Amino acid sequence: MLSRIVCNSSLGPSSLAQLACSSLHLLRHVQRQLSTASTASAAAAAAPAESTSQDAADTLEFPGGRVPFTHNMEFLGGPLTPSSPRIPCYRTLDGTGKHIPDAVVPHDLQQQDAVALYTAMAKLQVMDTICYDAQRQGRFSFFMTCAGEEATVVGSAAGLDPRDMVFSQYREHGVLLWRGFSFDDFANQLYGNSLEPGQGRQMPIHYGSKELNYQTVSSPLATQLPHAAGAAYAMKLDGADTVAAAYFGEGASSEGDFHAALNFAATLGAPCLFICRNNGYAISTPANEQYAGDGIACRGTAYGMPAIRVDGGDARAVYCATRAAREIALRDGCPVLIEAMSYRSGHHSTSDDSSRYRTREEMVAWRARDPVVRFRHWLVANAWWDEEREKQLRHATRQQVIEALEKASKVAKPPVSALFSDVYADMPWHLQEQLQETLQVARRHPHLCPPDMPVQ
Ligand SMILES: Cc1ncc(C[n+]2csc(CCOP(=O)(O)OP(=O)(O)O)c2C)c(N)n1
Ligand SMILES: [Mg+2]
Repeated sequence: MLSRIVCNSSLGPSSLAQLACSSLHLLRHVQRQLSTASTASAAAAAAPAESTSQDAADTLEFPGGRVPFTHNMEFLGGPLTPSSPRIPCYRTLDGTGKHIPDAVVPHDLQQQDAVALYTAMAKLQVMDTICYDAQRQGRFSFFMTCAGEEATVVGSAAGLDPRDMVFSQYREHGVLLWRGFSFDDFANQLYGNSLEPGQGRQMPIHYGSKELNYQTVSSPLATQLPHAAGAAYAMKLDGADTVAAAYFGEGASSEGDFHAALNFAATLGAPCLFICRNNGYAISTPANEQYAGDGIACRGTAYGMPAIRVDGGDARAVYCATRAAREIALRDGCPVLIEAMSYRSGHHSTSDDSSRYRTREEMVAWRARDPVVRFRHWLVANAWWDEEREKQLRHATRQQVIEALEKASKVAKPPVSALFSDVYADMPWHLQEQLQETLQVARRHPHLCPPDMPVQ
C-alpha cells in the first residue's frame, strides 16, 4: 500500500485519471498475460520452444523481473501543480496535540518514555535559545538552532537504538542530547576549548561523540550519506542487529552524494535509515525551488526502498515511524527513507537573517505550530505533565546551560601544536618542521594568536 502511494505521487496534474486508466490498462494486460501464460503452459508439454517465444513476444525478460510491453505510448509524471495529488503525511496527533482516534500507533509511548522525550525537546529548546543569544553577544563564532524541528530530531532519536550509528548533517544535536551528551560537552565544543575531543579544529556546532555513536558533523553537504550507507553495509556483513541513521536536509538531497548513497544502500541491502528533515528551506532557497517533484519520499521508491512521509511536528508519529523503519531495515535487509515535514522556525544560522527572504506572516503561522507545545498538550491531556513541572524544568535547564557556558569559556584553548597532532601516530619530518616554524611565528607575533591559546 505504501509503495503504491509513493509511486502514484510522481504523476502529473491530470494524473489521478491517468493513473486509473493506466492501472486498468495494466491490470487487463496482466490478465491477458496470465491467460496467455496458462494457455501456453498447458501447451508447454507439446511445444515448449514455441511457448517461450510467445511469452517473450509480450514481456521483456530483464534481470530482476519481467517488464510488460504496452501498445500505448505513455509518459509517467510531469510538473506538479498545487492541486496535484501528494504523498500523504502520517500523523497521530492533530495540530493542537490531540490524539487522532483512528491513527495507527504501533509503538505507543508509555508515560516514562513520553516524559523523557518531552524533557529532551524542552531542554533542547532552552539550550538553543541561550546559545543563540550567547553567540550574538560574541562569546563564540557561530551557532545553529533546530527550532521548529525538535520533534523530528528527538522523536527519531528515541526510535533508534543507542547502538545505532548516527551520521548527522548539523541541525540534529537533539540526538546527542537524547543520548546523554551533557551541556558541558556542548559548551566545550562551542568554545573549541582543550576539553573537547576535536581540540578546536572544527567550527562550533561540529559535535561528535565516539561513546554515543555519533559521527562528527562535517560541513560539506551530504558527504555523510555515502558514509552511512557504507557503515550500514558493514553492519550487515558483520551480522549486527544495528542500523546506520543518516540525517540530512531537503537541500542536501540535491547533492550527488545523496543519490549515490541511496542507490548503494538499496542495491547492497544495507540497513540504513535515511532521515530527511524537510524544513522548507535550504538557507534562502525554498523547497519549491529545490525540487520539481513531490518532495523527497517519492525518491525512495525510485531507488527501491520503502519510504514514508511523516509529520515532523508530531513527535509520536516520528518516533513510531522510526521504530517501524528500523524493524523493516533489519528484518528485510534494506534501507528505508523517512521524510519528516517541518519548518525551520529560526534563521539558518547566526550568520543569516531569514526576514530577507520569507514573510513575517509565514514565520508567525509556523511558530504557532510549535512541536514542543503540541507534544506538551498531549502529555497534559494524559495527566503526565503540568505547569509546575514545566516551570521547574525550564528554570533548571536555563541555569545548567548558563553555568556550562561560563565554565567552558574559562577553559584554556588547545595549544597551537594541536593544529598538527592527531593525524599521524608519528609526526613526519615535514610536519615537525612546519610546527616549529608556526611556533616561531606565533612567538614573534603574539597578536596573531588568541590570548588564551598556549603557544607550545
Ligand atoms: C556541498 C555544499 N554546498 C553548499 C554548502 C553551503 N550550505 C550550507 S547549509 C546549506 C543549506 C542546506 O539546506 P538543507 O539541506 O535543507 O538543511 P537545513 O539547513 O535546512 O537544515 C548550504 C547550501 C555546503 N555546506 N556544502
Ligand atoms: Mg532545509
